Amino acid sequence: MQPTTVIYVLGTAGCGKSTFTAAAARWLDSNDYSVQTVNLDPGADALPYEPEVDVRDWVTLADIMEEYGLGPNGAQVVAADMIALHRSRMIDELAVDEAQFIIVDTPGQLELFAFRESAKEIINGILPKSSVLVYLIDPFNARTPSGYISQVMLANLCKLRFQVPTIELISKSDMMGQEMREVLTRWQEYPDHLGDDVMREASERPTMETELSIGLYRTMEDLGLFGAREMVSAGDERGFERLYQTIQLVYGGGEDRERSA
Ligand SMILES: Nc1nc2c(ncn2[C@@H]2O[C@H](COP(=O)(O)OP(=O)(O)O)[C@@H](O)[C@H]2O)c(=O)[nH]1
Ligand SMILES: [Mg+2]
Repeated sequence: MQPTTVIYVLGTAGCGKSTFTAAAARWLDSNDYSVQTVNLDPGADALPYEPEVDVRDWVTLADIMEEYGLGPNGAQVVAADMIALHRSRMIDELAVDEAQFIIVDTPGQLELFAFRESAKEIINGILPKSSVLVYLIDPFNARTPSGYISQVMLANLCKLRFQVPTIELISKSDMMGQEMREVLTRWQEYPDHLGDDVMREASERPTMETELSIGLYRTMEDLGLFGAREMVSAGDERGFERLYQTIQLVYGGGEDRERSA
């Protein structure tokens, strides 16, 4: 039997990680694959799914703020490191042998997971050899050429840090208007157009940021980082079958998995 695959959901605050976790788990479950979910966000208020393992059982922002006299931002940083301390207990609670997929929803702010050493310890502690990162690009942060370039940059920084196969998806596709959808599709099909558009943006709005975007564009284009990305929507549940197939290509040689029904 194919071993459990752990899917870490990453992306900037509000990109749809928790909503995606819920929708992906629903899709897998309704297709008879067994799935567990993990919440690593100590500041989550209400979650759209019921996690099998919830870091809030050990660490909550409210408690840390009270105990250490910190504001929400300081408490987030302390919480990120405290999560690592509890990782072995969290792992013990995961019935890894029983689930085909484990989906891990990460803290609201990307940097609290992606750029902390504790995240590497968690990934290494769970199942390092069969993990994938799903990086969700929020289309509303990728509307301008420089915004799109910085999103792709962040996704690749995550990949670089964790050295784990990374699948970049554009989230919330049901919320995109026709024009936004066409622009994002065009930039992916023809990265040269992204290059033309970032030059235009820089001439209309000459700032350090747009200048930097031109430099990043050139380097990233040389590295071939602007390929096609699938779109996904938790709203109308599109894109999950393709995601499943992509994960199966990474770890299952493209074969379907056994289903429980
Ligand atoms: N229509 C629609 N809304 C979404 C989708 N994904 C997320 N949202 C909304 O975007 C907001 C942020 O989502 P959330 O999952 O909390 O983002 P997180 O901070 O990355 O976990 C919420 O109001 C969600 O309802 C989607 O695919 N479609
Ligand atoms: Mg969330």
